[in-house]
Amino acid sequence: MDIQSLSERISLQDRRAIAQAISVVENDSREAASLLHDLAPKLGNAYRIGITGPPGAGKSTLTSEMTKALRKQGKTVGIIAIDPTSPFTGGALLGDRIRMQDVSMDKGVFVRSMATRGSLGGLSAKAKDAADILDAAGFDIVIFETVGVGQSELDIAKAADTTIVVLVPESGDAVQAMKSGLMEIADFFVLNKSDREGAEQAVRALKTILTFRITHAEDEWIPDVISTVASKAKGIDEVLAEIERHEAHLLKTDTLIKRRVAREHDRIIELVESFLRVDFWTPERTKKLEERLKNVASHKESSYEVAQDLVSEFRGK
Ligand SMILES: Nc1nc2c(ncn2[C@@H]2O[C@H](COP(=O)(O)OP(=O)(O)OP(=O)(O)O)[C@@H](O)[C@H]2O)c(=O)[nH]1
Ligand SMILES: [Mg+2]
Repeated sequence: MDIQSLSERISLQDRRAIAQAISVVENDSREAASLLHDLAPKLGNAYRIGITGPPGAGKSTLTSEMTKALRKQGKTVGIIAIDPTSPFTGGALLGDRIRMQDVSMDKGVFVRSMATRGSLGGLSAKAKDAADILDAAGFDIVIFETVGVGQSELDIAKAADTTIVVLVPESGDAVQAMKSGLMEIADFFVLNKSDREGAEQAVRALKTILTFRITHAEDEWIPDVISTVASKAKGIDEVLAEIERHEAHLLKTDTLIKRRVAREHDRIIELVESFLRVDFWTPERTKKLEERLKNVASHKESSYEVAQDLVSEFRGK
């Protein structure tokens, strides 16, 4: 693969090149490294939005309505939908939905689904790489859609300039959100399906929970709750306005750059760990582990001993 020509075609917003490049990051970490190295000077234009929440909350519907509204503002939108389990739900649905609404014919929109399946832990790195590709291609907005279950999915949603958590009025949702770590990552909440019963109470409950978090620190950002009926395109402008308000806050408090740097800091650590893991678990070392596991099972050796020996041997080489 000619990485240099690929990266040039990405800058020219060649859709096939963008699709190809995302396949490269999905499949080959060596080529991905050289591609992302080439693209580095072209990054920083896109504003990144993470959308997460429980399964079926309406994330895809919201994403596609937001995309339509952003297109009306003249902005281009790249979307990465993380498909949690099967090609028939989540991301694939988003693709279908967007196709249905004729925005896929629109050059200003690019949608890509990435599957969780089979990409043990590496998914979050790959999703971030894909976002970089869309950024380098000049999309004004990059949206990640992920289901808010599992650490990897939360990590992806968090790797945004603004993270939105979508909840629905069904009772217990806010409590569920607290348990699953969704509360902490939200820059604001969307209470979707506000056409359903209990929507007002749910907003109130959520706002009450949020007031407990207020620290009265200087320039504190206080997450708000925006009500939407995504299936009827209601509340979409309010969501976009809230994103703009959050962006303005990040700029005013000089935290947008800090947030982006912190994101790269975490990413470097993640990459270092994954590089080391690949180097470490050679077939020979995997075999050694299996052999000594027998001793651990029969209490002749401790797990610590085995781990330390494997690492010492790795260091010594
Ligand atoms: N009543 C009502 N239904 C909605 C609303 N928004 C979305 N839906 C419906 O809820 C269902 C799920 O919507 P999706 O957008 O696929 O939800 P999702 O969160 O992307 O789902 P997963 O990606 O599978 O987790 C669909 O049948 C939508 O039509 C809404 O505001 N009100
Ligand atoms: Mg979805």
